[in-house]
Amino acid sequence: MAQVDGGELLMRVFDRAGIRTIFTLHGGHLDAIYQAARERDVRLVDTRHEQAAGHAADGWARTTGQPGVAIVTAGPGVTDCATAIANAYLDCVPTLFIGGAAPLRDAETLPLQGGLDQVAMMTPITKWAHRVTHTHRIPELVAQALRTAVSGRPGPVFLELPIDVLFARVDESSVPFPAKIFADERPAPPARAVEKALGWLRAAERPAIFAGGGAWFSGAERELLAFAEQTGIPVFSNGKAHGMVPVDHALCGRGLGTLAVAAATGSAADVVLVLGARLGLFAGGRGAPLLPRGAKIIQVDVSAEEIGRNRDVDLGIAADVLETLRAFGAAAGGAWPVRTAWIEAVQASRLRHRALFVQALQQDKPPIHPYRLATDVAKVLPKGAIIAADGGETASWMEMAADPRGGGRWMSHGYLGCLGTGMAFAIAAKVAHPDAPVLCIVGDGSVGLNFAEFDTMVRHRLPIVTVVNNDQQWGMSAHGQELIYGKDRKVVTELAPTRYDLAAAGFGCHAEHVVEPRDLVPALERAFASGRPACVNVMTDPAVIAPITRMMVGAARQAEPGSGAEAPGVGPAKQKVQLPYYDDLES
Ligand SMILES: Cc1ncc(C[n+]2csc(CCOP(=O)(O)OP(=O)(O)O)c2C)c(N)n1
Repeated sequence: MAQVDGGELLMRVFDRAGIRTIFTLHGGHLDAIYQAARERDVRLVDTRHEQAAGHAADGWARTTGQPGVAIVTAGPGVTDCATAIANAYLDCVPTLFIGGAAPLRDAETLPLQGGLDQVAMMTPITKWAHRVTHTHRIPELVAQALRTAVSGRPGPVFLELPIDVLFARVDESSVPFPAKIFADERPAPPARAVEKALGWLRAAERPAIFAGGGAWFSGAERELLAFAEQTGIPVFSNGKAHGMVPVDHALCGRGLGTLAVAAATGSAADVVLVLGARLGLFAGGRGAPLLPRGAKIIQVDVSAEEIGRNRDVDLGIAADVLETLRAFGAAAGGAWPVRTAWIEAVQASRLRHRALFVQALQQDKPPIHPYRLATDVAKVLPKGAIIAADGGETASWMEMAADPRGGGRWMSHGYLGCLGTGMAFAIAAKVAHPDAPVLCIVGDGSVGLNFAEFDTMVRHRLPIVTVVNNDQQWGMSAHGQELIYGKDRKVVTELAPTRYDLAAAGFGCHAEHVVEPRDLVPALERAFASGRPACVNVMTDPAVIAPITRMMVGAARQAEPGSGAEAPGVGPAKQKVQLPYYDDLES
C-alpha cells in the first residue's frame, strides 16, 4: 500500500479542481506541499511579502473568474496575509488561503510560530475558516473549502494545515476522496419572476442594467452582452464587472456615475435591473444613491440577504446571475422597443466628464496633470490590455480614462479601500494571461507598500509596465486635509520626489523617468516594447485635486467670520462636523 503525505493529498485535490497556479512565500511548514507541487505542472509564484501573495490570489480570481490560491507559512505568514484576506472578503472574491501551523501535538509548549489561534483570527474575515486535524481528511476538507469559496456569494476561505498533519504519511487507500468538488447546478429564478421583470423592462422608457461581481463570477459575460443586445438595454458596471460589455459597444454605459449624470441632465433611468451588484458606497451609499430614487428596482442576487440593503427594491430575485440571464434570454423573445433618445443620452453622459479636463489634455509644460497621465496611458495601451489601478486619486483618474474590453481586465479597489493591491493584481494578471499586455498604475504612496514585487516580476519574467503617478504625496490624503483644514495644515501626507524608477532598476526593471508632458507617450511605448518588467516614474502636479476626493471628502468648509473657531477641533455649538469619506456628523 502506498503511503502519501498531506502535501500529495492536497495536490491531488488541486489536480481534480484544475488549480495550476499558487501564490506563496516559503516557510518550512509548507515544504511537503512544495515537494508535491514540484512533481506536477503546478506553477508556484513566490512573492516578496505574504500580503502580495494574498492579493495575487485575489487578483487571479478577479481576472480569471476562477478561485485564486495562496499558501503562506505559520505565524507571520498568516498574519501578513490578513489584509489580503480581508480585501477578498469585503469584495466577495473566491479565494482559498492555506496557512501552515505549528504541530497540533505541541499546543501550549511555546513552539516556533505557534501559540496563536490563526483560525479564530481568520474567522471574521472569511466565509469559512477551519483547522485540519487528521491527514486523511485533507481531501474532503480542501474540497469543502473550494466549494465554499465559489458557491453562493463567493468569498475567501482559510484552511490551517498544521505541520504534523501535513507531513504525516497515511495509507492512500484509507483516504476518502470526494468524487465531486463543485455543485452541478445553481439556483435559477422562478418563471413568474422572469415574466414580471421582463414585463417591467419592456414597458420602461429608460431601462438600465447594473452589473457587478455576481455577474462576473457566475460566468455570465456572454449572456450579459447577448441580453443587452437582445433588448437594447444599456449596461452599467461596478469595478468588478467593468469591461464585460466592451467599452466601445453602443450599449456600454461604463460606471454607475453615468446613470447619475444622465439623471441630473433630465434622463433618469425608470427601471434598473441590478445583477449581482451590492448597493453600498460604490452605488452612492445611503446618502447619494447613484440609482435614481424614483426608479423601479429589480435586484438579482444569489444571496437573498443582500436584497434590499440600503434601498427598498420592487422585485428581489434570489438566484444566480448566469441562470437568471439564461432564463431572461429564453423568455425575452419578440421585438423590444428601440430607445434611441435614451441610448444617446447615456452615451452623452458617459463622455461628459472628459470635457472637464480638456485643458489638462492640451497642456505642454510640466508638471503633468494626472488626467493627462491617465489618458496618455490609455492611448498607449493595446486593446485587450489588463489594468490594475492602485492609489486613491490615481485609480479614479485611470478609471475615467480606461477602456477595458472584456471582463477581468479592470482590477482596482473595493470596499476595503486597500492601497497596495496593484502590483500583486498585475502579477496575477500576467501569470494568468501571458499574452495580454498588463499595466499597473499606482500612486507614489501606494507603490511603497509592495515595492519589492518588482523583484517578483523580474524573477518570474513578467513584463508588466508599472506607472507611478508621482505627485510627491499621499495625494487623496493630502487633498482631503487641504479641503477640510486648509492648505497649510497637512500632516503626515507629504512624500519626497523619489526616483522609484532607479530603485526598480535595481531589481532589474526597465526604467523611465518622465517630467515633460511630451515625453510621456514615448516613454510608455519604450516600456511596453522593452519586453521586461518596467517602471515609468511620472512626476505629476500635486495641486490638482481629483473629483473623487471632492466627492468623498466634501467641499471645503468655509470658516464663518466671527464663528469663534480657534482651532480645527474647536467650533461653535450646533455645527455639522465634516467626516472625510462618510456622512457628516450632526453635533
Ligand atoms: C493600506 C491603506 N493605508 C492607508 C489608506 C488611507 N489612504 C487612502 S487614500 C491614501 C493616499 C493614497 O496616496 P497615493 O498612493 O500616493 O495615491 P494618490 O491618492 O496620490 O493617487 C491613503 C493613505 C488606505 N486606504 N489603505
